[in-house]
Amino acid sequence: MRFDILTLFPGIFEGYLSESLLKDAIDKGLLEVNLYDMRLWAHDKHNTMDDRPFGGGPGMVLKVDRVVPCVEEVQSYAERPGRVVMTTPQGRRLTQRVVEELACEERLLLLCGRYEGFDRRVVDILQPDEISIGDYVLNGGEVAAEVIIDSVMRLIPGVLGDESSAVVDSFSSGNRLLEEDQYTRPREYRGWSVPEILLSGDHGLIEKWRDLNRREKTFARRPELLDDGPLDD
Ligand code: 6GU
Repeated sequence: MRFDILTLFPGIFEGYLSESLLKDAIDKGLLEVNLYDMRLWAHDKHNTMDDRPFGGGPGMVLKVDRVVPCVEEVQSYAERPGRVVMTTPQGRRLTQRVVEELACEERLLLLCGRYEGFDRRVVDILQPDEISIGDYVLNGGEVAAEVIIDSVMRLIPGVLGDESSAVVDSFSSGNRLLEEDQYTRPREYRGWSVPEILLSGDHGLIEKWRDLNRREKTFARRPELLDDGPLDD
């Protein structure tokens, strides 16, 4: 899978792209990630990417005549154009269902917003998939783009060591329960001990305990997840 990131702040991604699972996936050739500094498409002498909004008001607006040619040129860098995703607080909410949908694409272009946003005509012309990661305000779409990459790349075959781990995770389709509590050594710490059942060696009993633990935890913390899901007596 190929990601093309278009941003005014490419530096934000450098640490993220060079660590851990993502770095391994890139090194293994499972993933290609390209970073583009949109400012290179600002051809005037002041490198202007944004301007004051028509009609007045605070903040600055990213210019349509900079952003659209930038996206079009990056699209031309590969044989087939990618799906354009714009990170914006006005977008549809990112859920695991959306993540699974994006993971089916061969190529994604992530267009990161900043300031007050893009000129509306960027959306009219490019018709991007506008995505928000939640109901709170970020300074820009870069962190949201990292969240999208992080959640999507886990679903690419070969990226996780253990293929089954992505399937059993909370929120994957077919699972709407939170994960059960986990313990490792020592058996006791400051008077806090590990539930006896987990030490029993009885795998049937352990599985029952885990199942109950997931349901109780989900009921206590996120009851809305159970609305159309599995909760018995
Ligand atoms: Cl995608 N961008 C910004 N600026 N804020 C957000 C967001 C995106 N998602 C949630 N808040």
